[in-house]
Amino acid sequence: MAHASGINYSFGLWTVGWNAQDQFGSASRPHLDPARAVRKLAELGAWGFTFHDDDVVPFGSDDATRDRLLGEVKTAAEESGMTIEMVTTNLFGHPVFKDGGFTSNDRSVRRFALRKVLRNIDLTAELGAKTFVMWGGREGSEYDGAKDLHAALERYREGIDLVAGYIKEKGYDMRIALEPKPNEPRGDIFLPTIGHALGFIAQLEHGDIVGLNPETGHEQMAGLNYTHGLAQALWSDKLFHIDLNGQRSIKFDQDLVFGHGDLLSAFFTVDLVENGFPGSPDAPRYTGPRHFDYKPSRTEVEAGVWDSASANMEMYEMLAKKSAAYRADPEVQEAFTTAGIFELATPTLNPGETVDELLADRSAFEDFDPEAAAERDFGFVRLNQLALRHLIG
Ligand code: GLT
Ligand code: MN
Ligand code: MN
Repeated sequence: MAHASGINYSFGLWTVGWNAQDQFGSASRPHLDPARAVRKLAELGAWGFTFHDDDVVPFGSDDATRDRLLGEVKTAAEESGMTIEMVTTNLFGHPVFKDGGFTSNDRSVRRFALRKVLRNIDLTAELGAKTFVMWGGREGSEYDGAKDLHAALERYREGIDLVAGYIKEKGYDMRIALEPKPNEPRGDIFLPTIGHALGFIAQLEHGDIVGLNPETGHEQMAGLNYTHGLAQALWSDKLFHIDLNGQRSIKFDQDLVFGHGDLLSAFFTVDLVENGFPGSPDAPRYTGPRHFDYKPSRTEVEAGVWDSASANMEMYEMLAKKSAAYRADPEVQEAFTTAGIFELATPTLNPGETVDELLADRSAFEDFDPEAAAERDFGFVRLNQLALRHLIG
């Protein structure tokens, strides 16, 4: 079922299902039955959900247990009208993956990881999910001397290409979305940012079905701008999925409720996702679900888990409304023009203009007055103030 607003929200089962164990303390909440989580999220207005194999079927379960537990979640999805939109594989929890899955120095671990993923790809196809996320949280190192970094990237490529090739060979209607993260749990994780991942995808044989699942906090942990990252992923036609959450500056991965970190950044993220690029109506748009990957804080008991799940959707709804009003405001449109937003969408050369013609254009250089051009007031501050007026005024 969709939210009353018509926006498709989804949640990872590992989010509300997190028992709140951390580096310094044991679980503060009891186990949450995944089927119950599905039903409850549906009640709150979510449209879909996602999960890791191990979120539903504990690592090492026998086939009968696997079938039973997956059956319970499928039934809950059917009965509550929830869509299973994405599936992912846990290659980080069990100690066998302590040095990674696809890039472990131990070849037998790499082969095991490939088998675990391929089995999960078949499950994803069976469930009808079209996105397969790969967060390589353990792919990395603490010590630069611990790996042949060239070989690590070769093995990463080998693994992703093998999985993508398998998807094609089987004829599955599915795409892989890589999720960058700079660090945590490893000291340094491979493919630390959106940009690194885009560079990696360009080297793949089957890169056409490999894109990105950028997470708000993961970019912000590196001091990067999430909205800019989404923009570059869109520009590259690689924004396959998103993980929305909140992060307050450069520190450990907080996984706060969306908008509970950098609120102004969240506003512009929603503005981009909901309204597109202001001066580029034909540019690619994100069409996937609004997926939340957050953690209900360890201080909350079950009521707080559901309150925090709802808070993600409420934040998004409020920001969607405010960003729509921002775009519709004639004063904002006028400020866009003053700022040159639409002018930036005009190509720098005239249609068909050659470099020789540019060199011959005296108005572009010899007769150009840089001092006069430097006098232009772009009005960016005023534009930003208008955004804030819509956001908190
Ligand atoms: C893990 C991680 C998330 C990833 C999940 C998908 S698992 O919780 O912190 O960012 O999206 O593997
Ligand atoms: Mn995170
Ligand atoms: Mn994530």
